[in-house]
Amino acid sequence: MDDAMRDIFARQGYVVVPDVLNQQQLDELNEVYDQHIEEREEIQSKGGTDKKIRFSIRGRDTYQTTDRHGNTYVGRRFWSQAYRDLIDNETMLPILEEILGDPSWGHAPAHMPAELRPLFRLDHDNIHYKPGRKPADGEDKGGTLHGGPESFHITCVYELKTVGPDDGGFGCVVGTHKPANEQKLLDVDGDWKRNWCDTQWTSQLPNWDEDVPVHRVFAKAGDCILFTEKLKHGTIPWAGSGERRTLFYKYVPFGMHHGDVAYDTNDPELTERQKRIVEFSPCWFNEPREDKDYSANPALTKLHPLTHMESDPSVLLSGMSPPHIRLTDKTRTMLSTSLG
Ligand SMILES: O=C(O)CCC(=O)C(=O)O
Repeated sequence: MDDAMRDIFARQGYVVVPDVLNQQQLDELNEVYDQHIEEREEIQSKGGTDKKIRFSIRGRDTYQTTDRHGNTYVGRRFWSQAYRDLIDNETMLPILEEILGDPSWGHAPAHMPAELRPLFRLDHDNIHYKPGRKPADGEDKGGTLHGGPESFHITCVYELKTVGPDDGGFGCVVGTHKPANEQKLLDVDGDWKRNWCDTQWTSQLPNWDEDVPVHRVFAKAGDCILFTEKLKHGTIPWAGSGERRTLFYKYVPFGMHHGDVAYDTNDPELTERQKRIVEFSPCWFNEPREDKDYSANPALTKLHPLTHMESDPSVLLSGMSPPHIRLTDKTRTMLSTSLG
């Protein structure tokens, strides 16, 4: 990452990295996408006519394996050489290492030992598809704003088809990865989570604070939008006449739990580095979510001996928040007792 990119990412909370994928990579990724679209499941999204097409991972071609830590993997996502290569894309890899490994960005806990800092993990991936819109199609509602300064994961958004300025897709409220800017949004009266963007079908609240503008992020096929999940972001309704084909690869620092979708680390086609990136960490600086069942994943609860209740904020770049360290009450009591 050069200084200009670093500066943009620090200021905006996202940056568009141009030309990350070449035409051959795009062709290969799109070919697998084509096959899945043929078998697509159309799912009526909650409470509206908005048709989002998502891809089920628990479908007919899923299977189960267990990794070397005894964690269970069920599922199969878009998978081919080109998809595996996205795990450690050569342009994005050093950028991910820096942003997830240097605690000054507020993703890695400050107490993470230096040797673990380069060992970030692919936590999960998402696939968004929208067919091209025709004038007679019904409304598209888009999505609500989410994300917050204490989040610790970052996302590579790969565009497989060009997204134009008025098409929709990824949008965000610039600068809200920093708590002072987030507060400006929280202070806006009204349902700003839903009413954040002016489109054919949605409107922004009239009292929106101009200090925190919304960006509709457009990008060419092959570009990667890198954003921090600290940033308030969401889906702008799709109005493009062409398809939306977007891949989201979501990474966490070593030892941090988020969505914890497990990958098939036994796949012999994965390189050692890819395996390392998709494997669960052997120990953790935060604890699993209470809303998920981890009974098939015994290695997901082992805390790192240097776990602290909070991450030291003194290491942070100006205006950033430390990551939220989620710990159970029992662990907190144990840690405060051992601290004396
Ligand atoms: O680009 C989009 O549709 C927004 C995606 C999103 O909200 C997310 O990845 O959390």
